[in-house]
Amino acid sequence: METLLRLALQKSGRLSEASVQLIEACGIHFNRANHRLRCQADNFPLEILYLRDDDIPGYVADGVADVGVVGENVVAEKRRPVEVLERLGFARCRLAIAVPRSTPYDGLADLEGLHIATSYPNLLSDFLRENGIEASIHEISGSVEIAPSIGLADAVCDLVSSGSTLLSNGLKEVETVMRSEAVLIGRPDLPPEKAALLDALRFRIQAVLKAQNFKYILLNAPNEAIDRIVELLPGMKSPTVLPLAESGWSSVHSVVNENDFWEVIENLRAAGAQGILVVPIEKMIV
Ligand code: PRT
Ligand code: ZN
Repeated sequence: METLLRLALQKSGRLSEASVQLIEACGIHFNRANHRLRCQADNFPLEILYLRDDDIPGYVADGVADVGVVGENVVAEKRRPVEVLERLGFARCRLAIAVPRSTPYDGLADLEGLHIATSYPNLLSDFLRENGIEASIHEISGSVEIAPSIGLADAVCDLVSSGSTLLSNGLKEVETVMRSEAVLIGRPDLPPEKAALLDALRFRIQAVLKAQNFKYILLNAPNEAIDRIVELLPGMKSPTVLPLAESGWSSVHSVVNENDFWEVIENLRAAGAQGILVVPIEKMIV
């Protein structure tokens, strides 16, 4: 029987769409007919299981799934023996403590003695202990943000991304407990045939993630500006320089990191670059 790598994804929620997009960007096709809870890819030995995110670390640790995509916050909270293999760059958020806007707050000591509502009791208790704060933790599974207004708690510890949920519930963020993003987790000690499939999958994921951080750039420049421009655009190895039909001019092709993008563009223009084109890269293998 063919060996399949089993990948657990969130069934429906904030991670679902981006997780599926990532696997598809790796060139792996699968068809999730009728919201089935498992399906097999057509062109890669991969089986996908759709689960609640909270269950993914446990299923991976127990070997029901070999790998999974889940928020780092859930991995850290569940404390199951799984390895973080790749940081995937989506579903970024932070686990933060917030208090009612009217509560004065000058620092951690103000948390002393409070009742804090959270769905992350392990992460919160670690944070309080590390900071020498005694507070009581009230574990609730959802709608944490309303706990203070209904008198259930003095503060909350919940996930925040834009901050608008806290704002609309009259809360202010005062401490960051952890920063999180989606991660690929795996179980240690995969059998060799599965480990080889996982290596192949990770190779593709890395190529997709790398490509997301880079753009392909093409520009024209007078030949006397080329040395300076090549310095500004180190590229993967070194830029490609091709002569244009018009004598005295060349075209330069390279890649540029998204993070330095605007600064590089300014410098290129100052160095004499013209007709700059920037295009997305689909996969990048270095
Ligand atoms: O049904 P299942 O158990 O699978 O899903 P779930 O409801 O437990 O999780 P889901 O889909 O809400 O979130 C899955 C993961 O997405 C989380 O574990 C985080 O890793 C990540 N993530 C990223 C977030 C957020 N951003 C986020 N903003 N998870 C939840 N939120 C919630 C937060 O709890 C709060 O209610 O969004 C609200 C705050 O958002 P802002 O934008 O108003 O600050
Ligand atoms: Zn959940």
